[in-house]
Amino acid sequence: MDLDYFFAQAEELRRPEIRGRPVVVCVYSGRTEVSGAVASANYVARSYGVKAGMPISWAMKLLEGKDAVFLPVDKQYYSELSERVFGVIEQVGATLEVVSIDEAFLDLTSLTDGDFGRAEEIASSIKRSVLNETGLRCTVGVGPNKVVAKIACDRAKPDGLLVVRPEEVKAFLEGLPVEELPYVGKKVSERLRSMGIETIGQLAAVDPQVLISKFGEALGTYLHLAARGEYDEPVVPRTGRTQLSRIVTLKRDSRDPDEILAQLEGPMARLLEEARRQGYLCRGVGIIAITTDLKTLSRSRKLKEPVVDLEAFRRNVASLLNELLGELGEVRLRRAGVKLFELERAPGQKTLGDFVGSS
Ligand code: DCP
Ligand code: CA
Ligand code: CA
Repeated sequence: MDLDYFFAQAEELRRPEIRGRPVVVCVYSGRTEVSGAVASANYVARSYGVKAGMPISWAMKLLEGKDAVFLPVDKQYYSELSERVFGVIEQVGATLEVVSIDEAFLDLTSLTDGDFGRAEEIASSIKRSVLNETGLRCTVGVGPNKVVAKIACDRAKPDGLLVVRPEEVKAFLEGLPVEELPYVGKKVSERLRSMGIETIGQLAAVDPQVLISKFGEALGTYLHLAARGEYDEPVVPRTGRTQLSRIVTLKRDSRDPDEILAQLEGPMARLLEEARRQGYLCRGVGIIAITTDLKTLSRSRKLKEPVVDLEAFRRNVASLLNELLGELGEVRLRRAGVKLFELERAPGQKTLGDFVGSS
């Protein structure tokens, strides 16, 4: 799963009025007003040739007179959105490997018993849930291993879903340029081209010893196996989480703190339980609010003592909620959630937590 034009899409989400215009999210270096690089561009901007990594001044030239919007990166906001997306995907109940802020692998083997039809259904339900619960569009690629799934995902962008079944792998990869393989950047592809290798099919036909002698054991073996669709690296679960969160859709849109708090009782209890089971002590408490027009807002605080009981959790959530609703005025919430962050692993706590959790 990879989110479509992530930073730019995130900006469109909270500023619906810019949709349809070229949107460019920039990392300003600060030297001059326009120095820096493009981080992400929506597809309208891309249609004029704008790309990630390009100097901002080039992008401005390409988009002159095109009513383009240039915005600075807001990493904090994108990270929160990203956490929510992975939270939604986690609900599938399969091993999840988070690769980057907008990209993750899921191992559906045990859920599907290797049935690609079933995998396709899960993939399409992931797309639907991510859209419904976060407002974001993503692309999903399905394949017998991570390399094939990733290439399928790249080729299906944007808002796509592409399933490559084991028997289709060879035909799927054959005609593609070698650059489509993960880890094949400019340097490797130039060397391959100088050997007369332009497509993945041509690469697959090369004697692995030749590749090893040119690129070394690791990269040579990888190129050989990946080109044949046989590079089968496991999906490694995410570790070192930075926060735990639960979000629910309210029974009806509301701005009544008591009504909302009542519906957060379950999520709070489950979140505390999860933190205890995983051996975390949490000193950060937060709330997440999604308004009826799909804007995401959050409020949080850091405490002196870790949150250990539901009472303390509830008290902090209630005051954050009152604060937020007070600022929002007439705006109603559609979804609400709670989070725990500032996670610390307490030594010995994990076994204790496990013991308590299973009793
Ligand atoms: N990013 C960045 N600088 C780059 C490339 C990416 O800051 N040179 C950031 C911004 C992107 C995010 O990482 O939104 C994800 O990168 P992707 O390569 O997945 O690109 P996008 O999500 O923007 O576009 P696509 O629709 O092609 O996935
Ligand atoms: Ca992306
Ligand atoms: Ca990505």
